[in-house]
Order: sequence, then structure tokens, then C-alpha cells
Amino acid sequence: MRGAEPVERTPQTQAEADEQAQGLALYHYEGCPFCGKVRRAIARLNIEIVLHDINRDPGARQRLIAGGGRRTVPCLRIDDGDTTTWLYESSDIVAYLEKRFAAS
Ligand SMILES: N[C@@H](CCC(=O)N[C@@H](CS)C(=O)NCC(=O)O)C(=O)O
Repeated sequence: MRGAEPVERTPQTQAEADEQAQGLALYHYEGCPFCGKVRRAIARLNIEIVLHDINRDPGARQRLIAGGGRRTVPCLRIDDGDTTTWLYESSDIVAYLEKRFAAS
């Protein structure tokens, strides 16, 4: 089982992780347990990801529905510069983030 201590990086690898995370955004809302699971993973992985609360920001909700096809949260928007992917399912989001940002 993984500990709850945040991942530690050198300044350079932290800068690289922060740059990679710039293409990501999490659509969520407070009080959603599945969203909380993803937010805790983000905190543990020590990465900065823009959060869009769809209950507080109707525009974010519209963008989620228009882009991802449904209003279910959490949903991670992955923008790699060429394509945009909308990843639903908290476990899939956590697995994706761990694969991409876990310390090796
Ligand atoms: N299996 C999903 C469940 C997600 C889920 O049920 N989200 C709720 C909020 S806690 C939701 O967005 N419900 C509204 C909807 O699906 O339209 C996950 O693990 O992410």
C-alpha cells in the first residue's frame, strides 16, 4: 500500500512535472467522494493541476458536457497539444496520474 507522504522531487524534476501537468485539468466538485479520491492522489503526487468545480462554475460544466459528452465527475481533461482526451472514472484517472507522475 502506498503511503500518504507527498512525492519528493529535485527542483529540476519538479519543474518538469509541473510543466507536464500544465496540459491537465480536473473537472470535479466539493463533496463528491470520487473527486476527493483524485484530489488526494494529486496532492500525494505533488503536482499542480487546474481544478474546475462544475457546481461553482456553470461554464466549466458546459465545457465538460460539450467536450467529454457527459457531466459525470471526476473527469480529467488531457491536452497534449494535438489532441484532447476526457478521462472519466476516478480509478482510471488515479492510475493515469500515477503512471505519469509517480517517482521512479
Ligand atoms: N465510477 C465513477 C463514479 C462517478 C460518480 O458517480 N460521480 C457522481 C458525483 S459523486 C456524478 O457525477 N454523478 C452525476 C452524473 O453521473 O451525471 C468514478 O469512480 O469516477
